[in-house]
Amino acid sequence: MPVHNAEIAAMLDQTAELLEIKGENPFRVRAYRRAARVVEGLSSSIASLLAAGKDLAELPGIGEDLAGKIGGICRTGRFDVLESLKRELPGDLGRIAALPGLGPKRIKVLYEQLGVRTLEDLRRALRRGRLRELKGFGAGIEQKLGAALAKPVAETRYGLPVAEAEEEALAAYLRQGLDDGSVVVAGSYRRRRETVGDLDILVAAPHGSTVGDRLTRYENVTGVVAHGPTRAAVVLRSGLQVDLRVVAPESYGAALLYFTGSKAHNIALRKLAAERGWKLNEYGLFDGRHRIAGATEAGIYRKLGLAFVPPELREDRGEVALAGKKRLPSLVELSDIRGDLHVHSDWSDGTVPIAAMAASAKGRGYAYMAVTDHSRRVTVAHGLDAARLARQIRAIDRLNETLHGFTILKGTEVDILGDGRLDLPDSILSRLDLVVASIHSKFDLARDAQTERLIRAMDNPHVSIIGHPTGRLIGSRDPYDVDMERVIAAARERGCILELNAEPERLDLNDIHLQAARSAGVKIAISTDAHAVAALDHMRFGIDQARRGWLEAADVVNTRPLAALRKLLKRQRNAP
Ligand code: DGT
Ligand code: CA
Ligand code: CA
Ligand code: ZN
Repeated sequence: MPVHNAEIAAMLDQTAELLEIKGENPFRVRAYRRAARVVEGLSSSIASLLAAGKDLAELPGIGEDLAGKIGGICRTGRFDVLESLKRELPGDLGRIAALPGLGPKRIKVLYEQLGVRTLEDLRRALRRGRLRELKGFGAGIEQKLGAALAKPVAETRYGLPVAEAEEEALAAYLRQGLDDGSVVVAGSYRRRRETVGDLDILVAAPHGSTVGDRLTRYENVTGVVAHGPTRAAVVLRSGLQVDLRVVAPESYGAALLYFTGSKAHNIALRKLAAERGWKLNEYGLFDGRHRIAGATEAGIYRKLGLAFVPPELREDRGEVALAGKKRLPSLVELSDIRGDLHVHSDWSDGTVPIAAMAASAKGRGYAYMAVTDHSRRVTVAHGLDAARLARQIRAIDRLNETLHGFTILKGTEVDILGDGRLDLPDSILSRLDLVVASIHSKFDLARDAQTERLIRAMDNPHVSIIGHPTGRLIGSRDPYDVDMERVIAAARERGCILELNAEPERLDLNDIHLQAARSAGVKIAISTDAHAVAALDHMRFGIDQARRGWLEAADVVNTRPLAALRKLLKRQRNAP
């Protein structure tokens, strides 16, 4: 089995690192590092170059000696230089090198002067204050290392768009070599969680399938974590891990159910099975040694007396009990959506004219789209003041005359000021079809003040929708501190709509808040907040999150035909 370029590069890098720790000739260290970069950057695989009879020594920066070594790694998957270095420098030096402030030079000092080879050695040395005796180790490093060693390793999670791109390419690759089975993704990805920890892929194939081997040969693989007859696990270039399991057809449904999870949902099902004296596991539903279901998920749910639970609901948040009463919500679907209520144009920070956004929205089969450019306070986004907004209203009126079977709604995304007042006067807001009000500043107000600020904005009867209600950016900005229970109650009292912003970095409200809003009877607008034509596609991420929040079409205002939507928006206006 030929070895991937990325694996070869990783071995060369690791060799350089260990040589450096050992204090080897810096020239030699650099040569390995440079070779790693060259191999990594090649457009064809080393294996194919060798197969074509190419001399690797002709590659830039690679001499005869390294060319021979790289050829050997490619053919055997092993590198004797690296292996003897690992024998010489055992322990956790690799993991130690990943700690903040520790490069090969300092690790070498730790190793030579204190005998540190494992994380435990390092902890002990820190506790005894040995580090500060060393040259080049200040108090700052001691502190940083102490903190890093104390906290558990943070789990990296990947947003759905990244996971999707990886999954689609990988599944297509696996399917190509598979004439006797099927490939499906389970885990949090199938439940459409906003982020995933890894990809769990199931292949239904007869015993002896080589699909696991095929996974390890995938071009984006940088490391193989496990490799056996029914399971393989690899790490992709992006860092995302893939778990692949090969399951027999008669267990396929049971395996899909098990590996889709969530763990909490699985446990609830297993308990139900146990109450009937049965046993549920990843191989099937068993009465004694007799398999009574397992080929399909639906068959297992049926035997357990449950309605089929859509994967988005499998979080043990009440779905098992409702499935038992056959009263699960009928979840909203992308095809229910008739329009987008939060869209930007080049009047503020969008990239294209209103007409282009409208044409694209119409092409998606929508009946309406609201233009909601920023208000003036958001200066970085060329926010509109009342005069420019009045001009935009006239421009949209003219555009609407040219459109048939499609309506552009006149709106704004008005900024909520620090005290809850709005950034545009009522005299202009009253002329709009809808008003989205959002917070874009002062994210750090105390909980009470932030909550009051949002509620005060909703007090304005012109406000139809609160945009991205918690302001979070997944992975980069925490939500601001608000009492969501109070916000939801206030929205209900005022007949105000809350947004589910479908931008995959936002997905705001989240699933838990959506479920709470729904049970309080608050209506939701699923909106893309698109600043460009392509971003109108993000609606489907909003639908995923909406389904996780138990929403039905009736809970979502932009499933309504225009006339009914207008009534919902108007009701806000008449509220006290
Ligand atoms: P993730 O990867 O962190 O986004 O979340 P999941 O849900 O994909 O979790 P993962 O990849 O650790 O495991 C995939 C599924 O396998 C999980 O949803 C349920 C099942 N599973 C894993 N460990 C256990 C377990 O200890 N007990 C049970 N009942 N199920 C488990
Ligand atoms: Ca997973
Ligand atoms: Ca997994
Ligand atoms: Zn906004």
